[in-house]
Amino acid sequence: MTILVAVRGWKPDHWIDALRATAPDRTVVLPGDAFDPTAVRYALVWKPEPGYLRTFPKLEAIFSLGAGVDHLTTDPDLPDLPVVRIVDPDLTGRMTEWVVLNVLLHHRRQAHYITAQATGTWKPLRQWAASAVRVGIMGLGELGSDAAQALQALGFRVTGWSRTEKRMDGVDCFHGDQGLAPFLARTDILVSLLPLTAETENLIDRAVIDALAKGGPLGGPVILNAGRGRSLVEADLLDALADGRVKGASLDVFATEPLPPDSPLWRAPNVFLTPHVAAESDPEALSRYVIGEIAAYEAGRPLRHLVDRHKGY
Ligand code: NDP
Ligand code: OXD
Repeated sequence: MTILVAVRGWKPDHWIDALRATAPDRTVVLPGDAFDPTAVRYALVWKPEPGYLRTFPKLEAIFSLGAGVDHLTTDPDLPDLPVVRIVDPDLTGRMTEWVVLNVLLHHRRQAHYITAQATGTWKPLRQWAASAVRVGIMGLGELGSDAAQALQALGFRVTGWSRTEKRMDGVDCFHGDQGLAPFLARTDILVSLLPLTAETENLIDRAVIDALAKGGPLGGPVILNAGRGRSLVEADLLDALADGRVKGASLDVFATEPLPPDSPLWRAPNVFLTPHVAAESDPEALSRYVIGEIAAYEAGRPLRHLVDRHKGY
């Protein structure tokens, strides 16, 4: 049963090595290799060429090698097969690190100290307690709920917003359109871990930005986005940073990636940028995950973590 690995924009060698080490009895192939397309049962993919997966008539399941699946749901020729996404502690832990790091960068006013250090300036600023800061997480799924717990453990007041109703100990949960305004009104640091869907595209716009809490200790709201770039209207964020309605931001994902060199985001005040590395897909960890899921499926158990094509995530 051949496994195809098609990862556009990523180096495939590490994936091939990790998969062969994890499952030495399986045949693992890359798009350029000579192989029989009818032998392919599973495709492990990241941004495959649109229509490419249709060329494997005996394909049984598609595994997205990232937690986000918009790279697949936007393919009009995606075959009507189960799409499995990554739900793995390795990836989740990486994302939580990014969220905690960036919440703390703003909470502890690190941009000021980086600048002060560059000029040899000793200038302490007032520091408030974590319990004075309200962090609102958009997207309380696998990643958002783990980040919420880690922030809570540090003492932050955490709220969350999801599509459907949720309950989490110690986290004020809001959901749906009617829950958005009250959620935003009590958020000092907004963290978006939303998937990109028709509903979340351009969701964080001027209206959402202006609905964020204003009286918090940071002097105004801060926005973090590690979900998908196209959920945030970058021009609206830039305007709000320029006129002080937003005090800072941390962005890992962008409407256009790589972020173009002339994007004003590179030079925006109090903004930390990372090049879509918040939660990298680790070949060893995720090969173990995928091979485990395939083995369970072949033993007769249902595939887990399936994408709902209707919802788009
Ligand atoms: P999940 O599917 O587990 O969670 C998604 C969450 O978003 C759910 O809580 C869901 O609500 C909520 N949601 C979806 N649509 C809406 C909506 N219209 N309104 C309100 N809430 C909504 O995904 P993960 O947590 O695993 O991943 C989230 C995203 O993170 C990925 O889709 C990907 O885009 C991004 N990502 C980024 C990475 C990076 O390195 N920057 C790495 C990995 C992922 P509900 O619970 O009600 O379904
Ligand atoms: C993912 C990503 O979806 O890297 O895993 O963005």
